[in-house]
Amino acid sequence: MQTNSWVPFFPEQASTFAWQVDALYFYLIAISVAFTIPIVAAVFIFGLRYREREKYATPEEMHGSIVLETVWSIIPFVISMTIFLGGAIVYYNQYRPPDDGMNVYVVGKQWMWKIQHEGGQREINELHVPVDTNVKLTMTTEDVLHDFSIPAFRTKADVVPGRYTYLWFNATKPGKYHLFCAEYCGLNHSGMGGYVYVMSKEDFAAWQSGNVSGQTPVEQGRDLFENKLGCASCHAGGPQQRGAKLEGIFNKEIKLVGGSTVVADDAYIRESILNPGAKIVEGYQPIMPTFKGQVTEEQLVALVAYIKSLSGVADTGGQPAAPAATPAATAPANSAPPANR
Ligand code: HEC
Ligand SMILES: [Cu+2]
Repeated sequence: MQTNSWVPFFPEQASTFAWQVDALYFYLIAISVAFTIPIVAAVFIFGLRYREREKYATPEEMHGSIVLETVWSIIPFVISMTIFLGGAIVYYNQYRPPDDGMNVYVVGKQWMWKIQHEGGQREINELHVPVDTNVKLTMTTEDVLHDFSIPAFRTKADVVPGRYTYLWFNATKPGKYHLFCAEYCGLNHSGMGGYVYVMSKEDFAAWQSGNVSGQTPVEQGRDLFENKLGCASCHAGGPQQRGAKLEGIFNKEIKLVGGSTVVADDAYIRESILNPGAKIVEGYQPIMPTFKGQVTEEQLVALVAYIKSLSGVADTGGQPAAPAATPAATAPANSAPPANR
């Protein structure tokens, strides 16, 4: 099933889950039609059949009908539950990125999309991806709320200041597809779009090698960490280490001062850099300065990617890996006090 040409003006379906979204929409439309026609018909038929024929007639009284009431309860119940089920399935598929996805970082900015690949390639308002591959986007914005939307893939997600949001898709068909900002974001909002280029795997490999890649996000993060921002002066192991351990923390539970715990996901790492005082790791002094205003969103993405790489997570952009991390099993990884404290 490649195009949807039987529906005029509809972008073709070009991702694995696109048909599910369409099926749900057509189901909703079918229900609306199935209700609208009998209701409008009833308005006319009843208007004629029960019109006033005689002044001040007393109509026959009715005291309820079990059959009628049961029917008009059960039918809507079944319909709303099937809508719920369909919606839940679509949501479940779309908003849980698979763990093996290729990672792409997206930073929205009035009025463009800045995109960086794991291999370091950067693009603006263009996204090149291979066909038949899970692609996971980790997104944030430098300024206001935006929304990353690819109609042909039937997917979109808000891009929110101060937060990471995620989107994933698996494109089924090579081609060029429109990409939009779907959240009004100021004067040139309508121009904030571009194209997704879905390429065969060979073409994509050629595209990757043909593009200046510069530093990968992990390399960029390491450079910031060790040189430009001086994080290493506190966090680089050894006897002088004053900063908390960063190796192996990703997706693990971190014990905080005061006894609570937090899972070290993207959002936590980001917050630790911008607002270190918000959550102090147990056993450490709150000496880490804030880096708010000193790092751009793109640099933050790189720092997070680097810190995740210290946990052997080649990937970034995942939400906490689903059920694997049970608190009991993972706590020791970080709760063991550093030897050099
Ligand atoms: C002055 C020393 C110092 C500097 C510089 C510093 N940190 Fe920290 N960092 C700490 C300390 C101490 C902690 C633990 C206390 C806390 O949670 O604030 C910490 C905690 C963290 C955590 C949470 C770790 C965990 O195990 O939960 C992250 C992530 C982090 N730092 C990243 C960075 C990055 C990235 C930089 C550079 C941009 C940086 N730090 C610079 C001292 C420092
Ligand atoms: Cu926008």
